[in-house]
Amino acid sequence: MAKPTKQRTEGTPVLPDAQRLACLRELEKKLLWLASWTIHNANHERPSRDGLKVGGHQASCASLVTIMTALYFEVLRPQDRVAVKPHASPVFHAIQYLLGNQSRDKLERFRAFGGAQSYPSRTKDDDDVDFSTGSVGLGAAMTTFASLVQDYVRLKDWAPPELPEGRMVALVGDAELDEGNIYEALHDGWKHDVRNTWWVIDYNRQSLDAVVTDRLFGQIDKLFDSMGWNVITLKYGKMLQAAFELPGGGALRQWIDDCPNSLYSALVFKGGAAWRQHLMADIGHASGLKALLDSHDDDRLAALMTNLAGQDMESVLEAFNGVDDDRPTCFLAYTIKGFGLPFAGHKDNHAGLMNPEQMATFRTLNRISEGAEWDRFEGLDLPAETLEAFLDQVPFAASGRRRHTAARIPVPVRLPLPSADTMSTQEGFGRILAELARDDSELARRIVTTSPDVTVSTNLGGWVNRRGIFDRHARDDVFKEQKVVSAQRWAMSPAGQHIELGIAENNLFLLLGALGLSHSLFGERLLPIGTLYDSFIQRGLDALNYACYQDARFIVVATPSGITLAPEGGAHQSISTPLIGLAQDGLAAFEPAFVDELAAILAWSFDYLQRDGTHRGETDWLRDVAGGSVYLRLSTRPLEQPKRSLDDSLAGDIITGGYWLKPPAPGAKLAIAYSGAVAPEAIAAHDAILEDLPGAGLLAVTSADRLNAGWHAAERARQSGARGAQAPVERLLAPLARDGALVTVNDGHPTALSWLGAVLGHKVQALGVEHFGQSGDLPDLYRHYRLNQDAILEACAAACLGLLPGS
Ligand SMILES: Cc1ncc(C[n+]2csc(CCOP(=O)(O)OP(=O)(O)O)c2C)c(N)n1
Ligand SMILES: [Mg+2]
Repeated sequence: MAKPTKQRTEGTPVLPDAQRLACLRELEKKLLWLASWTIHNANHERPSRDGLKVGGHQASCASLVTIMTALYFEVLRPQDRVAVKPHASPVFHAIQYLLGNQSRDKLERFRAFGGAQSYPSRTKDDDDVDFSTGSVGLGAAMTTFASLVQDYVRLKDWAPPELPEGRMVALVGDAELDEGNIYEALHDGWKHDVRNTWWVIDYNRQSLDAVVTDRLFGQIDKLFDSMGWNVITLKYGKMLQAAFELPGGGALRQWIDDCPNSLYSALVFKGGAAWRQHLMADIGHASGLKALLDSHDDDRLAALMTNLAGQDMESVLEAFNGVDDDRPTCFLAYTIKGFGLPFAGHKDNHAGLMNPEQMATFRTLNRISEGAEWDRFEGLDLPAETLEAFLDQVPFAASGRRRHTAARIPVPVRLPLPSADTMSTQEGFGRILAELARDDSELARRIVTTSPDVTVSTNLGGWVNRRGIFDRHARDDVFKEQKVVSAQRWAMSPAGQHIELGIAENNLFLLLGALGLSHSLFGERLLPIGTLYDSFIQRGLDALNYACYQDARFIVVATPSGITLAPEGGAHQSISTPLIGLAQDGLAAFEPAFVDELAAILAWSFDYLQRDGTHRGETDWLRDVAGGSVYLRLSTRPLEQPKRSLDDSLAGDIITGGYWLKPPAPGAKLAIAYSGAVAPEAIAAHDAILEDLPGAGLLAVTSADRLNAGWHAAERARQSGARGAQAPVERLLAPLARDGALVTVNDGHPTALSWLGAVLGHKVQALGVEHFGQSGDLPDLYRHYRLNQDAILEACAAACLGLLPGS
C-alpha cells in the first residue's frame, strides 16, 4: 500500500566496482577477525577475577559480518538509523573502531566495566548506537515506529533542512520472529502505511537451542507480503548460481532446496567430504552431477555448498543497492551461523567460543602476528593506504556525529487548572489537555498523544477533537459527513497530533520510545503522552523498560487504576503497578489525589522530559538534572477538590513527592500517609483520630518513587561521608516522635508506602491491596480489601498500641 517514491540520488560510490568490492571484502575479513578476537580477548586473554564466563557470540557475529560490512561501509547514509541484532554487538563496535569512532581500549574491555557493551546500548556505549537492542524483537519493532515518527516530524515541516529522510534499518535474527511483538508492530505498521523501513533477516536457521523448523522462509515470505512489505530473498551466492548453470546444476539446486535445515547445518559443520558423500548418495545418478562435484576438491566443494547470498558480498550489495523506493522491505538473507569459524553450522554454536587452539589456527588464517591483533589492517592483502582512503569516503561516516539535539520547548510554570468541586484525576487530566489544545503555544504544538484504542476512555477525547488524528493522508470523518452525532471528531491528516494505535500495549511503549527520541534521532523535540489502563502496563512492560533504557522521554498516563476501578473487577484492577513505578529506572512515578497536584506535576513533567544535564551523583537526589520520563497513575474516582491555590513551595513539595496535608505537631505519635484515590478515607480517618491524638499528621504522598529515590540517595551520600545529607522524606518525617507510628494506605501493593517506616525507624501498619480484586462498589471493595475509614482507624489503633506479633 505504500507508494514507491524514488528517493536517493546521493552517495554514488566513488571507486570503480572491482576496487570497491575488493576493499569491502578485505574489511569483511577484518570485521570477522576483530569481532572474534574481541570476544576471545574478553574470555581468554583478560584475567578473570570472579570465575564467571564472560561470553559473547562469535557465531552470531559471523552470521552478519557480510551484511553489516555492506551496509555500514557502502549502503547506509548518516540519516539512516539502525537496530543491530543484539549479539552482533562486537561487529558493530569493530565497524566503529575501523571508522575511528571506537577506541581500542573499549574493545579490549568488551563486556567489562566501562568497556564496549555486550549488546549495543544508546546510553552506555559511546560509539553512536542508534537503537539499543538486547531483548530480542524490540529493536526490529522500534524501527517501524521510528519511521512513523520521522514521517510525523517531516509532514509537519519541522525537519531541519539539512537532514534528509533516512531509512530505519533492523538487523534481525531469524528467531526474533518468534516474538509476538514483531507481529503487533507489523500490524500497526501496516495500518499506518509505514515506509522507509528495512528489516534484514539473518536467516541462519538457528536460534539459541536449536535449528529452526523447515520451510520457515515460506511463512516469513507470506507474512511480510500480507503486511504490504516488499520481500527480497537472498538465497544463493554467485558461485552457487554459476554452478546451477552447469550440467548437474539443476539437480544440485533441487537437492539444496529440499534439504532439511538440520541436515544442511550438520553438513556445513562436517565439511567437504561429507557434502560429497551425501550428494553422491542422494543425487549421484543425476546427469553431470558427478563431474560437477569432481571439479571441486573438498575445500572448494565446502565453499561452494556454503555460498549463500547473505554472506556473498556481491549478492548483498546487489540486493541493497537495487532498492530505490521507500516501500517497507524485508530482506530474507540466507546465512550460515558461525560462517568462517570452526563451529559453522553446529547446532550448539550460539554461545560457542573458539578455544585457544582454534583461535591460533584462525589467527594464522588471518595472518595476524602476536601483538598486532588490534591493528586495523594487519593481515590484509590491500595496502593500508588504500583501505584508509576507502574508509575516509564511507558515506555513513561523512557527517560525523549523527545524534541531534533540539532546543527546549518553553513550558509555563503553571498549567490551566480546571475548576470543579468534584473531579477525578483522570477527568482533570483530560480537561487540562483539552484546555492546552485551545492554545496556540509551542508547547501545545509539540505535544503528541497516543493510545492503544483507549483514547476516549482515558479522557483524551477533548484533546483529539481539537488537535485531530495524525495520518500520512487526509481522511475525512465519515460519521461527521453522514451527520451521525458523536462527541468524537476523528478526521485524520498530517497535521493531527494524536496517533491512534491498535490495542497492543507493546506498540504503545515502542511508539513512545521512538517519539521520545525524536530530538536525538530527527533533531525535533516532541512531548509525547501515551495513555492506557494501568493494569495493562504489565502487558507492555518489556517495551516500557526498553524505552526507558534508551533514555526516551515521554509521559505515560495510566488510568484508571487499582480496585477503585470497582465494577470492572478482577485483573483490570492493578495491584503491582506502584511497585513498577518505584523500581523502573528512568521513570518518575506519581500518584496524585487532587487535580491541582496533577496540574503541577504535568507542568513539571513537560520540563523534566527535556532536561539533559549530566547526573551529578549522590547530591542530585532525584536525578532532576538529567531528566527522564514520567508515569502518572490516575483514577476515575471523583473526589471533592481542596479549595486552595498552590504556592510555589507546595507545588515544589508535590514534585518532590509529598507534603503534609495536615502537619503533625512536633513529637506526634502518629501519622497517616496516603497516595491517590483513597485520600477521602485517609482524610476522614485522620479527622476521627484528632479527637484522641490532636497532633496526628496526614501525609499526602504524591510520588512514593521520588521520595524513595531521595532517601536511598541520601543514605548512600552519608555512607560516602556526606554526613549532613538529608533526604526530603527524612525532613518530612522528622517532626514525628521517634517511637511514633505510621499508617500507610494506597490502592495498590502496600509495599509502595510501607518502606516509609524504615526511613527514621517508625513502626508501620501498611494498608493496601495484595490479592486480586473483583467487581463491586467502593464501599464493599474498600471494606473487603481494608482500605476504608474503619480499616485505617483499626490500623491506627494497632499502631498506637504498638501491636506486634504475639502482643
Ligand atoms: C526476549 C529475549 N528472550 C531471550 C533472549 C535470549 N536469546 C538471546 S539470542 C537468542 C536466540 C536468537 O536467535 P536468532 O535471533 O536466530 O539469532 P542468531 O544468533 O541465530 O543470529 C535468545 C533466545 C533474549 N535476548 N531476549
Ligand atoms: Mg538465527
